[in-house]
Amino acid sequence: MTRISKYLARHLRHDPQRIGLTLDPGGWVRVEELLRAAGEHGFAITAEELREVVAANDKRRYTIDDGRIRASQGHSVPVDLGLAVVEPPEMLYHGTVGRFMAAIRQEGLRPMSRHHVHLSPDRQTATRVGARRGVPVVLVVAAGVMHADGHTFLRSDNGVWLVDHVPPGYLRYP
Ligand code: HQG
Repeated sequence: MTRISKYLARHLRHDPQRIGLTLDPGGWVRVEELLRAAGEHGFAITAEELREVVAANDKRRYTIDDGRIRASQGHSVPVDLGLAVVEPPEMLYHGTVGRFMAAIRQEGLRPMSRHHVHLSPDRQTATRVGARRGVPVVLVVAAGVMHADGHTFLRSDNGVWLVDHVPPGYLRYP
């Protein structure tokens, strides 16, 4: 399952061209096209396996709709997910690691290779995100104040909060 999910992330978020896929402007590709491209590039999966991975995915990273599939967030290729602007809760969280803290204190949170800074709705999720890279450091983001100051927040289909930049003044450090 994890192997298939990682394969999907690579080709639906970052490098569709590698297997000859083109995502539409919303990031969608036809399921049958994806299955064919994967098979032709030595990664044969069935429609049933794909549905299972999408349904069982711990973070609901992928959405299937009307015979099409896309990643819910995390792209590095240009896509417009058409997400609604939503008022965020007062606090959101960002999980990172100590070695990035000097830069983050200086310039705030930046999207790096993704389209947006990814924020979590709770501390536990942020801890998991940070732990991918080492001992997690969880930063609290004053999202309510940012919103009041005119920053735009989007929420992905799977509940990840997205924002262009978090200036250092809105961060609270542990
Ligand atoms: C850090 C996973 C230096 C930032 C997760 C992070 C998430 C800075 C790294 C989603 C910085 C970027 C996203 C600055 C931020 N200077 N470093 N100014 N600003 N950083 O992977 O948030 O499994 O692009 O703290 O669960 O770690 O892919 O972002 O450590 O939801 O679905 O630069 O990826 O989801 O790393 O993770 P990433 P992220 P998936």
